[in-house]
Amino acid sequence: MKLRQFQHLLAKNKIDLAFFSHDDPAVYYFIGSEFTGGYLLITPHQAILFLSPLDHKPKKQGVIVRNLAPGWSAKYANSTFQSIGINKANLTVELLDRIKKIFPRAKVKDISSSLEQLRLKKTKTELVLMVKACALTSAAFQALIKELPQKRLKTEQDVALFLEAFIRQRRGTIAFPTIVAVGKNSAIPHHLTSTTRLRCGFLQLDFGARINGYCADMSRVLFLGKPTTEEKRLYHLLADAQQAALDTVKSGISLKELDHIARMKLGKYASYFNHALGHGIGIEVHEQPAFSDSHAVVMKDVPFTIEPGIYLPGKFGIRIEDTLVWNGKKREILTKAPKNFITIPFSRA
Ligand SMILES: [Mn+2]
Repeated sequence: MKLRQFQHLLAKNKIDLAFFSHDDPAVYYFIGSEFTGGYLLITPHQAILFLSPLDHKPKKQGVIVRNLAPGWSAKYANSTFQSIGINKANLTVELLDRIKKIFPRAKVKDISSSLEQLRLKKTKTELVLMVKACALTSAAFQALIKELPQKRLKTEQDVALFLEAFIRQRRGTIAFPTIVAVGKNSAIPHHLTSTTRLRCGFLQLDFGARINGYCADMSRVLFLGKPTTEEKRLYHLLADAQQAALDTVKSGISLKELDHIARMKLGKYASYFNHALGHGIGIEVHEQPAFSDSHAVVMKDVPFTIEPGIYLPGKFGIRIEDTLVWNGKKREILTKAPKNFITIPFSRA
């Protein structure tokens, strides 16, 4: 179905052939599995996957699978193709050179935006996978809340491994490198999880499972030990800002407006919120729609995240994030893990 739709689009835009590298998310989108080597070539009438002999051969209706053997591209040597579609967002300069050699008479056209448009609205099947990925992510968080008081987890890395093991043991993979940040580390939104030991204070988590290629993205904050009134106040301010944005989600509202609502709620702390409110999500953790696009609006079956944060340089940072989707009638939060202020008994070692 997706392939047919795309082939229709190619014909309409007078693209004779679209050329994708094996690691292009579009390949997953059309075939439904991942490969380590090969190319997917789609014409308005045919789809051929030239696949590395080291990869498992998929069975997919409408897709011919051929061996990626030396000289594989010879059959195109005398092609009359005029226009080759590429996905600029996922193509090396080296591969572009090779494409130009295979089709010396053709013009190369970037089709990344029509691909993004096609992938925007998720099918029922895609949404089911995202619901599953989000449920597994939430379950991992619940398990962590139970595990932490046992004091077996000593470092950020231990916490990340716990969450990832939980996910992998249940047939999930990891959507992106898990962020676990304690103390000052949490003031860096994209902190690289380290061997820093757990300590009293905020414990920031940002992670997600992936099920059959579809991602979840969730951030939660725990508090180890006893929080001050100020720390509690900040957490609730952030949670209220996230809730205000979540409560405004409805069909047609612009993503910019949601961003604005969260920042208004944060008041003077808005200046410590240094990234966009969220992003689209699907096969890629970050995909369309983009909050930076002033025309982007909430649309039916187009999942995205809402993740305000407050980062106090040199002190700490906190971020609460959910993956959600507008289903035509209401917004559905897919990451259902609790967001109340959770403290874990913790004494200095
Ligand atoms: Mn995110």
